[in-house]
Amino acid sequence: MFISFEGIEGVGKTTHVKFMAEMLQQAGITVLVTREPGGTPMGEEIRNILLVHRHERVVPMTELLLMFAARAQHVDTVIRPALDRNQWVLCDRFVDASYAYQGGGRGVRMETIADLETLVLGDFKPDLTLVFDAPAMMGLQRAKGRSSHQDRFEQEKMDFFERVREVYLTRAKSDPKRCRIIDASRALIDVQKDVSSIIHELIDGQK
Ligand code: Z5A
Repeated sequence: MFISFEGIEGVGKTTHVKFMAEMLQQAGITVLVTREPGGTPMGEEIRNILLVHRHERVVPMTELLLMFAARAQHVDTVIRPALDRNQWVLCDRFVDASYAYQGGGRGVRMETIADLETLVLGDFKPDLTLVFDAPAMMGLQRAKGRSSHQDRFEQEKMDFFERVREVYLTRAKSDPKRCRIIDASRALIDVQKDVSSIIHELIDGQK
């Protein structure tokens, strides 16, 4: 199984990736946890280029191409080999983030992103995508509570994150077989109950 975790900042993706990995490991499933941008030595270097504050204006197309450059390396050298070894892969963000951030946030045409997706991934997609949804203000508050340092994306204005959220919801609703929307505005324990029932469903489905 290849599972991606999506949503605006601070909705709890990283928290839930860890929670799911622990539950799967307890059930005897070998798990690989990874993230985007990143997941490989070169991908992590690209991540630093993307997140660091800079005086130079970053053109949306540059940002998009760097995301896909890191992704090409990640899929071929980490994700596919892990799936071939029958490991479950839990990925903190994947291609939906490019539609949400570079498409919704930065205004790159969705068709352009779809063309790149076809070029880099062909028809390779997560088996399941969990979209953690909460109002932008709530996500940003939680992210701020965790760390006072803001990366280049986190300094964007509220309407940027509202557009990002909107694209996530639209994509998830248009692909209900792959995507599940989870209301992440609730208390952590309630969100974890949903995640845990999804895990049980998945494990039962494998039997
Ligand atoms: N990006 C892009 O533009 N295009 C792409 O294609 C890709 C990425 C792949 C880096 O991502 C940036 O890259 C990202 C989009 C862009 N933009 N930003 N910013 P990232 O995943 O590394 O960064 P992030 O989204 O900012 O992740 P995050 O801040 O780590 O958020 P999170 O993982 O969703 O949240 P968390 O760390 O699990 O939780 C945040 C805090 O809230 C923490 O203290 C938790 O304990 C707490 N929390 C979580 N859930 C709850 C609930 N339910 N109640 C109360 N408190 C909670």
